[in-house]
Amino acid sequence: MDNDPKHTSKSTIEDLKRKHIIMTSMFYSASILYIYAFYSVETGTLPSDEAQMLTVMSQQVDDIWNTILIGIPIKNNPDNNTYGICNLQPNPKLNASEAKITGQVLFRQPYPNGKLEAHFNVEGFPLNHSESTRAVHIHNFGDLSNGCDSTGGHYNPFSVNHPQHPGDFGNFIVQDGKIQQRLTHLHATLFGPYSVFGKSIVVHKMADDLGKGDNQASLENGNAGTRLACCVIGSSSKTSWDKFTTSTKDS
Ligand SMILES: [Cu+2]
Ligand SMILES: [Zn+2]
Repeated sequence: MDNDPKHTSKSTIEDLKRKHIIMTSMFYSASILYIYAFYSVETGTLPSDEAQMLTVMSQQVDDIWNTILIGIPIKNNPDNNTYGICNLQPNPKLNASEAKITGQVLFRQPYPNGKLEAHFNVEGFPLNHSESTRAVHIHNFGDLSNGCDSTGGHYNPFSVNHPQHPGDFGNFIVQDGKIQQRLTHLHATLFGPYSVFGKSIVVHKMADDLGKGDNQASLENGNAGTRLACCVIGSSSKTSWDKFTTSTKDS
C-alpha cells in the first residue's frame, strides 16, 4: 500500500497542509505575542517580572525573525559579532619557481545588520617585488580539489560586471614581501542568502585592471593573472580575529 503512488502523493499533500497550518499558526501567535510584548513593555503597563519575561520572549521572536529573514549564522559570539577566517595556502598547481604565498584573511561583522570588515595578512611575496600591486577576490566555489583552479570565477550573485562583485577587494600593495591591510564597509556579507561562508578567496600574481582593460576578461575578472594562493572562508572565533589582527593597519 505504501508503494502506491496515489497513496504516497495524497499523504504528502496532507502532510504539507498540516505543516502549512502549523507554520501559519506559529507565525500569527508569534506576531501577536511580539506586538503585545512590545506594547506592554513600552507603555510600562505590566509588573516588572512579567515585563522582563515578555522582553526576553520578544527578543527570542526577534531572533526567529532574523533567522528567517537574514538566515544563519545567528550571533556566534557573545560580543554580537560573527567572525570568519580564510587560511591561505599556495596553489599546488603552480610550478616550483612561483612564490609560496600563505596567510589569513579575517572577517568580522556585527549581527544582523552591520557592515563587513576584513583584515588581510598575506606573506611570501619575493622581497625584490616590493611596491608591486596584487589583486585579491572572492571566488564562487569553496572547492580546492584542483588547487585554486576549481574555485570558479568571481562570486557574482547579482550578475554584474567586474569590479562590482561583492568580493572585489581591489589592489593591495606588497611591502617587505607582505600585504597587511584592513578594509571596512565591504559589500560582501556573512549573513543571509548571499553569505560568503563556503566561498573562496584567491590571491593573484598581478594587479586588477578594475574593469578598464577594454576586453571581456576585464569585465569578468580584472585580468589579474595566475592564482598564487587560495582558501575557503569558514566561520571562526573572536580568538582568531584578536590573534591575527593586532599588527594590521587601517586603510
Ligand atoms: Cu580572482
Ligand atoms: Zn570581480
